[in-house]
Amino acid sequence: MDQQENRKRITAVIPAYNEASRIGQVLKVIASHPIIDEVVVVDDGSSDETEEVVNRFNVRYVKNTGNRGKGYSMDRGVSLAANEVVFFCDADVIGLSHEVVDEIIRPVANGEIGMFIGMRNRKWYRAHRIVSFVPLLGGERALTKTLWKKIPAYYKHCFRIESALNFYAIYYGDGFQYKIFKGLSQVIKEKKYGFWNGTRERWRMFYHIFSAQLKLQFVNIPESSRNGRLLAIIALQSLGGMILGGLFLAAVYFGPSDFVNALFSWELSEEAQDPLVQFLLNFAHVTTASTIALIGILIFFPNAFIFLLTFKKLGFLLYGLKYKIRNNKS
Ligand SMILES: Nc1nc2c(ncn2[C@@H]2O[C@H](COP(=O)(O)OP(=O)(O)O)[C@@H](O)[C@H]2O)c(=O)[nH]1
Ligand SMILES: [Mg+2]
Repeated sequence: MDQQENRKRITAVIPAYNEASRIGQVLKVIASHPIIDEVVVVDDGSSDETEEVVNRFNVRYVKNTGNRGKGYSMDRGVSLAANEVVFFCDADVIGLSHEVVDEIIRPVANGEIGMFIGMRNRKWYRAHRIVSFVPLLGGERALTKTLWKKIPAYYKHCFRIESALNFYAIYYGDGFQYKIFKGLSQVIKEKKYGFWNGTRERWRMFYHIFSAQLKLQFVNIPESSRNGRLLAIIALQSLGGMILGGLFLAAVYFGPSDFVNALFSWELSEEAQDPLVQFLLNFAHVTTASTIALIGILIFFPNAFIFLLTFKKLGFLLYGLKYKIRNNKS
C-alpha cells in the first residue's frame, strides 16, 4: 500500500550511547515498520553490548570514535541517510508502536509540514497550549533534510540540537506540528546512569538547552521578529504607564487622601508607618487635585497613544508563534 502512496522515502536515525538493555525494544518496532525504508544506528562510543544487540537486526550500524554527544551522532546519521525524510528516535524510548511512528512520520512524508514532533507524556507540555514559549523538546521527530541543513554546525552538538530544530522550523521553515502521545515515555537519566551521574548529565543537558536558547533568541533571530519583540516590550511598558496614570486620575476622582487610604488599607492596618504609604499620604495632602490630575493626564495619554500603536505586537509574545506550532490532537 505504501508503495502506491506518493510519499517521500524515510530513514530512521537512532543515536545510542550505552543502550544495550533498551535499544532492542525500539529496533523491534522501527526495523519492522513498513513505512521506514532504512535504519541507521549511530553508536556514540558505547562501552556496553549495544553493538551486539543492534547486530541482531537488519539495520545499518556505525560507531563513533569515542563519545561525541547526541547532536554529533544525529548529524552523522543524517549524513549517512539515503532519504530526504529523517525520523529521529531515541534508543531509550518506551511505548513506541507502529501507529505512533506512523502518526509522527506521515505529515512530513506527505509533504504537509517540515517537522513533526512526537512528545512524550509530560503534564507541563499542556502549558504550551497557553504560552507558546514552553520548549517542546523530545526525541521522536520526523523532519526533512532541507530543515536539517539550515541548522548551523554550532547547534549540532550534544543537547543543543532540539532547541535549534524548533527555532529554525519556526523562523526559517514552515513551522512544525506536534502531538502528545500518552503512552510514550523513556527511561530517565538517573535510572540509566545512577543517581549522581544521571543528575550531572541532566544539568549538563539543561545547560546545553538553555545556552542554545539564549544564543538562538539573541543571535539567530531574524531582524523582523526582533523588532516585533521590541515593540511588544514597549507595549507592555506603556500598559504599565497607563495603569499608573489611571491611578493618579482615580485619586482625583475619589479624593487623593481617601484613595491612598483605601488602596493601602491593609498596609495601614498592619504597619501604619510604612514609608511608601506615608510618602503618598503626604503627597496627597500637599498637592492640589488639579496638579494630580495634570500628572495623571501627562502619564496616561502619551502611554495610551504608544499602547495603541504597539499593542498588536503583544499577541506576538504570547500567541504569535501559534500559527507556526500546531498541536495535532485527534
Ligand atoms: N546522555 C547521552 N545520550 C546520548 C549521547 N550520545 C547519544 N545519546 C543518545 O541520545 C538519546 C537521548 O539521550 P538521553 O540522555 O536519553 O536524553 P533525553 O532523552 O533527551 O533526556 C539516547 O538514545 C542516547 O542513547 C551522549 O553522549 N549522552
Ligand atoms: Mg532519554
